[in-house]
Amino acid sequence: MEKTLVLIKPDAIERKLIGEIIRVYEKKGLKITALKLIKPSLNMAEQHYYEHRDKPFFTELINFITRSEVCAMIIEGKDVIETVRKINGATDPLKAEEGTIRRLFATSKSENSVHSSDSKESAEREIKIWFPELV
Ligand code: FUP
Repeated sequence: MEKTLVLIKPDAIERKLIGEIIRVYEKKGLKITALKLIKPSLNMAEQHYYEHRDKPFFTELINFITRSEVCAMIIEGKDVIETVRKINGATDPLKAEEGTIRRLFATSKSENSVHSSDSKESAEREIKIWFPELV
């Protein structure tokens, strides 16, 4: 079955939104098959956002994601990568559709509450970073 890696990011953890966000995924019938709270190390954060290493916002991104704990999850299901990205909404909450997690909870393009893998290759790579004990 297809898998995706989801992170509930520090902005949402700090506002105590873990339950609300998980509820959105579960109400859509999705199955969470692994879950943990973890304070990302600098190394994990840099690996996770490797593809953005040359972007002007990279330092800000790393500072943000390592600011407090994140809730890392594996969600499994048919076409789950695409489904979860739809549920999350556009990167910029102002552009995210109504009912999406980012529209509901995100406060800016950088503090946008959730991450999910954008392809099968990314999912595989990211699951190794956040759940090395499972691979
Ligand atoms: P997404 O796939 O929607 O999570 O977004 P991207 O892969 O395009 O970007 C990764 C993260 O970089 C986003 F979650 C937020 C951050 N970002 C910024 O902080 N500023 C930007 O201009 C673009 C992205």
